[in-house]
Amino acid sequence: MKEKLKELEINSVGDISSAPDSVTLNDIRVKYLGKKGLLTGILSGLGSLPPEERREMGALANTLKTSIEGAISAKGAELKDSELKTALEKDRIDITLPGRASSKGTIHPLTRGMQEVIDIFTGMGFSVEEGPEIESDYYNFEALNIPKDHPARDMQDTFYITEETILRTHTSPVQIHTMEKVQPPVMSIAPGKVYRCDADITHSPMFHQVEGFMVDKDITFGHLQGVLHTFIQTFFGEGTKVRFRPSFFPFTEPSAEVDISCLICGGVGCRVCSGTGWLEVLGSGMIDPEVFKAVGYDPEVWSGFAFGVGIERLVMLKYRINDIRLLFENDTRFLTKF
Ligand code: 2NM
Repeated sequence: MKEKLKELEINSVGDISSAPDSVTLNDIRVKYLGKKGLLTGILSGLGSLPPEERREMGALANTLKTSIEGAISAKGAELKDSELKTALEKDRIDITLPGRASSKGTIHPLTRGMQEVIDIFTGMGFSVEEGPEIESDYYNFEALNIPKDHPARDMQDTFYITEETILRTHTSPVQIHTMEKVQPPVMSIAPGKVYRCDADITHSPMFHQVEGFMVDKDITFGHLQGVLHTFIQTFFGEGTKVRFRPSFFPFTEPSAEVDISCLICGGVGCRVCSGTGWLEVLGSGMIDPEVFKAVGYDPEVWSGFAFGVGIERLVMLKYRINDIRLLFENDTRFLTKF
């Protein structure tokens, strides 16, 4: 028995010290110390020995058990250490490799144009008002002195929801709501989406407008010219020439189209300005007394001007975009140019 234990000691020391990894080491533990292990076998055979020998062999076997356990746990720690080291070595991350580039979003040119226009007018003291895109015939047409037989009211030009309800064709109805709510002096702009039944390379059935107005005592056409001149110098650059050309709108009298010197040829005449040297950028005028009557302002006391500008047109001129559809297709090759 003594020899058997001795042999077991020698073999176990050999096995443990040569274990290449923790899985093998666990197999070795099972081989010696497991339920059916070699040392366990010897320990359970002790019962059949005479008492004297049983005590001696029992002590020896227990010492051997303790020393195998110790050796296994020491080897285990050593293997765990080296296995961690190998894993760290193998799974090394090269932090000097360049990362995958993620593409950055850009502000849509229409959003930018809208924001620039809003910034310029709020900088001059205008407040910002918003209103519904679905409007009644009254707010969109009637209160703005647009008569029942006006072509703008035709099914061809306006999106009707019911006979009385439409998609607004301009943001002026927002100004009507404002004038109904507050007494002058008042100055505000109304940015937003508007809808007209029209589509070609310069027209989209949905487009963006900013309309503005100012009402106080003794507001003159000179105030209108000063505000719009400042707007154009700021938006298109100092030195852009401005021209006020007589025109007609049902809701203003007198009315004027505002032209700027052609951004492409500088006023000499080219294809973009059809040889005139001028580009039409917005409509304006002195608010018609009929509009004041509709909102309950006394036209003998108050006067005011108003204007309306299409954002798509401004952006197309400023960035030389020749097809409006580019602004709505969301092609990133186009959008990332801004
Ligand atoms: C334009 C041209 C001229 C305009 C008028 C009003 C209101 F409600 F105050 F009467 N808002 N906007 C106006 C005037 C709009 O767009 C080309």
